[in-house]
Amino acid sequence: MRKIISITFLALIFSSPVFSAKEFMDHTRLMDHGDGHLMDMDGGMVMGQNLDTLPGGCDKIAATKEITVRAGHKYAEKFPGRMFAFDKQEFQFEPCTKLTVHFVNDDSIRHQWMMHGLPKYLYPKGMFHLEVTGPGKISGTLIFPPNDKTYLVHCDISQHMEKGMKAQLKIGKGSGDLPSIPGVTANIIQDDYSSSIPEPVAKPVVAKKTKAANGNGKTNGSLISGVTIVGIAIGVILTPMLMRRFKGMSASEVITTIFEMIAQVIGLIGKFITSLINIITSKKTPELPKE
Ligand SMILES: [Cu+2]
Repeated sequence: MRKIISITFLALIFSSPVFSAKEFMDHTRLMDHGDGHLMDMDGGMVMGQNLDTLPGGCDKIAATKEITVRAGHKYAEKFPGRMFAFDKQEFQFEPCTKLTVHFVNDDSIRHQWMMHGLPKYLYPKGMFHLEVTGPGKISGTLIFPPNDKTYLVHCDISQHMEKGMKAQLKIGKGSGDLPSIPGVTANIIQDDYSSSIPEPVAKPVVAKKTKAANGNGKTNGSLISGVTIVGIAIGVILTPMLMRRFKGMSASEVITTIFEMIAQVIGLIGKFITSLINIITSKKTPELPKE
């Protein structure tokens, strides 16, 4: 009897909403906030929806298309080092196409299908945007402008694009390829997982600096040790000379003598610089041609 009660209790706990997977939600009952902005209270949102306004340069809607794009962690499994992805990474449509995107989020977190670079007179902030806090589905429609262009499509949730949720959509011939589209184009900085990575040749400068700053470890025969040696040598030579010079002097006399010596040295340096300038300028003065 006790066994039956405990099994029933466990079954009740695990069937409660806390433990059961979230139900898939079709976001069809959206509130229209105007300017193509629609949303519900369950994490569904459409921004930049355009059902009927022709972009400048389009005489008519060239084609009416529908696509279903899925988003989720499982679509990134085939891309090493990636965490999230769409199920497709490349799209192509004719200019002035009216496109309806059915966006399905297979994860239990928030994902987006976000396009940038659309004409701002028609799309607020140049954006078309679908968003679902999943699992769920949402649909939105837009009309593309007439020019050949490649648009970035991505999920703007922090790090989702960097982790792979990124695609490119070409209108007409497009305007080139975007970098690091998973499975389509190379990364700007390519990861290297090859087994024969060579040992770094030079020691990193940062490590050296840290050692010196910590005060432990050798100075590695760097510039600092050279300067130190020269300083010690000058000190060793000058000290007996100065000791002889200051012998029997009072403190004030020593200070006066030191100031006099400094003044003499400055005077000598000044003379040296003046003569150096004279030499340079006399050489540079061009000789006038003799008639
Ligand atoms: Cu996302």
